[in-house]
Amino acid sequence: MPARDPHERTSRFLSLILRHAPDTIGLSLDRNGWADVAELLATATAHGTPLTLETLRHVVAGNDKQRFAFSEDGLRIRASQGHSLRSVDLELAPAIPPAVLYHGTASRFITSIRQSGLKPGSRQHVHLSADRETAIKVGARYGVPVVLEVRAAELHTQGHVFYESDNGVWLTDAVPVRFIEFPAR
Ligand code: HQG
Repeated sequence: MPARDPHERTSRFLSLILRHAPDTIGLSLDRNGWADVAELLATATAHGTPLTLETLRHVVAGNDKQRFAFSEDGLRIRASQGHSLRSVDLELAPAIPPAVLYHGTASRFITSIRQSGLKPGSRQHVHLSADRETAIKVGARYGVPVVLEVRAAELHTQGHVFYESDNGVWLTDAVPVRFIEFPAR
C-alpha cells in the first residue's frame, strides 16, 4: 500500500526502523528499544531518507496511533509496541485487562485461528484493542475484517500475562481457542 503523504511515509519508515530492522540504516537500539535521536537523524539521512528533528517531532506528535514516544529528556525515541525484534524488551508492567478485548483479523485467517488460537506471528505479542472500531481497522489491513472477542479477564486468571502499551494497545503472548468468541456466520 503506497503511503499517501510525507508524514505517513516517515511514520512507516520509523515503524520499520524502530520495530523491525534498525540495521538497514546501521542504527542500533538499546535493550529497551530506544534509539538515540541524533544518531537516528544522521543514519536515516546517510541512508537516503533525509530526516530532520522538526519532521520527527511533527510525525511523533501528530501520529494517529501515537506509535512512537520520546524519552523524557527528548534525547531518545522508541516505538511503543509492534516489535518483531526479539532483543527488545519494553519492560512494560503487567496489567489487569478488562473482561473483553477485541482482535481484528481478516476472514481468510479464521479457519487457522479456529484451529490454533491467536498467535503472535512475527511480532512479540498478540495485539488486542479495547474497542471494536480499532479492531475493524486492524483487520481491514489484511482483507475482509472480522472482529474476534477475547475473554481477556478469564485468560488472565488462567495465568496469561497482559500488558498495555503506552499507546493503549493490549498485548499478550497467545490466545487459546477456548477464550475466543467468533462471530456467527
Ligand atoms: C493473524 C498495527 C492464522 C492475526 C495494528 C493477524 C496492531 C493468525 C496476523 C499491530 C493466527 C498477524 C499488529 C493463526 C493470528 N492463524 N493467522 N493462528 N493468529 N493470526 O500485523 O494484530 O498500525 O503481525 O489475526 O494496529 O494484525 O502498525 O498483527 O491478522 O496493533 O501501528 O496473523 O499492527 O499497528 O499480523 O497487527 P500482524 P496485527 P500499526
